[in-house]
Amino acid sequence: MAALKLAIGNKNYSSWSMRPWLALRANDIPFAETLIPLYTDNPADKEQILSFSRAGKVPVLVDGETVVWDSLAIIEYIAECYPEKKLWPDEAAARAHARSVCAEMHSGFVPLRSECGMNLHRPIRPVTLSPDAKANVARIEEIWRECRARYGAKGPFLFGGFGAADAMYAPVVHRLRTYAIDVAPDTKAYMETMMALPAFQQWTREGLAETLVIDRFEDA
Ligand SMILES: N[C@@H](CCC(=O)N[C@@H](CS)C(=O)NCC(=O)O)C(=O)O
Repeated sequence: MAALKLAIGNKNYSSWSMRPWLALRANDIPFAETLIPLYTDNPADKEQILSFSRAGKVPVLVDGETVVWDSLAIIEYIAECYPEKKLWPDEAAARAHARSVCAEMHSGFVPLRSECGMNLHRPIRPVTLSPDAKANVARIEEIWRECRARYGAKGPFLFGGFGAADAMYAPVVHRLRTYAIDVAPDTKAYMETMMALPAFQQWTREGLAETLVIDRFEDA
């Protein structure tokens, strides 16, 4: 049995869950997953989340007695446990860059995240973005472009091989796709790279197979 356990929310909606799940799956790290439906009327669902972590949020990683909650803390923990997977770049300067873009994602882009929530089964159609959300998209394109220009020779992802930064930005790929957001060709190329990743495809397939609909996350 896998030693690591990861509690996640609905794959269709839970972008924070997707990030550490991808970091594990894309690196072939064995783990058992517990999917807890989010925002249901059944108080037992919230109780189950609380039984993993008193923070009351997913994702939560359990490794024996060690409980790690919050997507970025989980990715850091995985990187420490499996240094050979190279979730962070080898060079200190590149690692600082990767940590900066991960932190920027984790703590920012609120307009884009709130106007374009991840919703895999949403029919693809454009929305009118606020100026702040548009600025978020432009900044994300700038981040990806700079990473690809600096580290592209090492591989097709942001810092070469698939790493922490790619896991953190993966849900943005779904947002750009389902909300039909107009992006530059190099942004599209990175999206294609991500969409070709088997782990990304598995999460997407499993999310699309879910039937639970959360009305407040569905736009008209
Ligand atoms: N900063 C946290 C955010 C976690 C979060 O907001 N998770 C949402 C699902 S994506 C959640 O658990 N919501 C359930 C609830 O609030 O009851 C992280 O990075 O993990």
